[in-house]
Amino acid sequence: MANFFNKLIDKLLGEPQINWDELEADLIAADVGAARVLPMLDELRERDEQDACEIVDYIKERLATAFPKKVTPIPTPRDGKPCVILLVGVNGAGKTTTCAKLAHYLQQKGERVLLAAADTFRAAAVEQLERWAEQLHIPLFKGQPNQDPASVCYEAHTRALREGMHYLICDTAGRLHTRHNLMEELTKIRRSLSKQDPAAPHSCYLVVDATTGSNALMQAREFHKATPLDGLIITKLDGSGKGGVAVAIQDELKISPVFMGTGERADDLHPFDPQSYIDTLL
Ligand SMILES: Nc1nc2c(ncn2[C@@H]2O[C@H](COP(=O)(O)OP(=O)(O)O)[C@@H](O)[C@H]2O)c(=O)[nH]1
Ligand SMILES: [Mg+2]
Repeated sequence: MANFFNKLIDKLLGEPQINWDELEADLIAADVGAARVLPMLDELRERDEQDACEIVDYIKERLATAFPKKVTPIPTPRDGKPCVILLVGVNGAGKTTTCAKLAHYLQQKGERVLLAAADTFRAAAVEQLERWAEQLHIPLFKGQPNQDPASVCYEAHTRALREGMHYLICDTAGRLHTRHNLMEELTKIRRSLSKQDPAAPHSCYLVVDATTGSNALMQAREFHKATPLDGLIITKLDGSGKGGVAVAIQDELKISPVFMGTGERADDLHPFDPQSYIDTLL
């Protein structure tokens, strides 16, 4: 499948004259965000740039500058305590799958990882993570059905500390960013994790589905208000040419992508790299 920019070049080459309004609409449709698109096109229009390749190169370059040069690395464990990572997001964003992929990624680097199934809201979610854990040979902590997720995280943390784990990755229930009580639950989870280590959770990543487009920006806004986010994991970049929302989230909220998901298999997770994101995924 041709990516967004290849299609764009083809389209621009097929036109006798650059249609700036259409180009603007295409970029907005890719969810890049008006704040970045408009000044970029003003500049090109002013230069009266007509060369399709020049235009696309310029756009790519300007999109790449949205992201920090150095990708925020995943924190490393300190003082012999596990680094605790919390994944949050709406239903279906890819949290459970990403927990498994992330655990696999770290385990392949030789880290000792424990997974916590703290989405106790749905039995199926626990089973889903359990299947991944079995398949990937990653230890998993699960609580009782309907156990309070904050207490599942607390007990998982106790086990991770006792067993000298390097990482504890907690899956959480999907929540709508508009539901106040569910957002409160996240605060409670954070508090319970900080009891055994004031620095925990070390990272809270928002998982967003690239195919949901600008709705992902809305989610990021609301989650960020409810709970501090340390980074973004953007999933399903294999599924659409609409992944531009990571640019909009970075621009508006300064939340940087840390990982990108490109499929449903365990190794379809990659540290975020602005260049490959822009070249091949958008
Ligand atoms: N194509 C694709 N599918 C994904 C990706 N990440 C997750 N999924 C799928 O999206 C669906 C929802 O994922 P899940 O982890 O259950 O989402 P959760 O509700 O946030 O926990 C599942 O069918 C996953 O296999 C990805 O990067 N690419
Ligand atoms: Mg889930």
